[in-house]
Amino acid sequence: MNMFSLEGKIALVTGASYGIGFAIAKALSKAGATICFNDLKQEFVDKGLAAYEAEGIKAHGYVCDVTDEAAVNALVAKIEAEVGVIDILVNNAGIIKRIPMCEMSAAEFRQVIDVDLNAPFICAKAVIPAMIKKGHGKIINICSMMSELGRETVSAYAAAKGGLKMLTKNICSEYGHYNIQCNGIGPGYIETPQTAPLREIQPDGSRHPFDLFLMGKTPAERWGQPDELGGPAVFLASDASNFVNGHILYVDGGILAYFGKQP
Ligand code: NAP
Ligand code: GCO
Repeated sequence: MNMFSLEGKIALVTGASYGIGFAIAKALSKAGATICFNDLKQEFVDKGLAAYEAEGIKAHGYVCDVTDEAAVNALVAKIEAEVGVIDILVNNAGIIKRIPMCEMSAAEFRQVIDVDLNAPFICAKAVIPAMIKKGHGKIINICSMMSELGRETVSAYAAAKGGLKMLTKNICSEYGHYNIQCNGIGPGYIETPQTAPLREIQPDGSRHPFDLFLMGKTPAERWGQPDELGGPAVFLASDASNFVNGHILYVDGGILAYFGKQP
């Protein structure tokens, strides 16, 4: 089981004050990794540090906008000086805008692409040189069902997450010979603040129409929990996956395998 150990490893999980990033960082910590994370505001970094402490985890928190290349390079340099060279990068920070495409402005489209696709490029580019020097590295990009499927109102998000799938494969192709593995995790529908609008109870007390629709598209017939992404993340961050590269591991309760419940 040592192959799943992350003892002595340093992980940067972006946007990990709460939600999926927090759950993944918790799992990496329990496998032995030292956790570094960032968020946009000190208020959220502080809340995140308290949440990690409540789990018995002494995390390192930093304010950093992942779309700002200079800030990301400064963050990586600060972590290297204060904690050590980053062995594991989890590109988790992300946003979504649910707007019909023809009602979405180009600025709104660009904002989603900036956070969900340009930022993972910026962060990966910031950590790869030191990974090459160290002789190993793990990059995990948080993809989505929308890396494979489209749906109404999420054009920018789907374009970004589809691009992130291919960026994952390209980092694998370009840096695999330096013993760097770059893989993706594609969560299904997970209970976090990002998806809370899709689970809102309706004024008449009924479940959200999308919530009910999703149950018919998910063999597990339930939403996923953030903690259910922890095991897949530990696998992709550890020596257990040293010959797994360019792969998107879908953690979706079977959605992508399922045609949908028969009427
Ligand atoms: P969430 O609850 O909305 O959390 C997103 C995190 O990213 C927040 O901490 C947010 O910080 C941070 N963030 C956003 N923009 C940032 C920026 N420019 N710089 C730094 N941090 C930034 O989302 P989630 O549901 O945990 O999702 C996490 C990742 O999983 C995202 O990439 C999402 O696309 C992906 N995903 C989610 C699901 C799902 O069902 N929930 C499924 C598939 C994939 P603030 O709090 O300061 O805004
Ligand atoms: C949506 C949801 C999804 C999830 C996730 C599914 O509006 O369809 O937000 O996009 O966030 O990406 O894998």
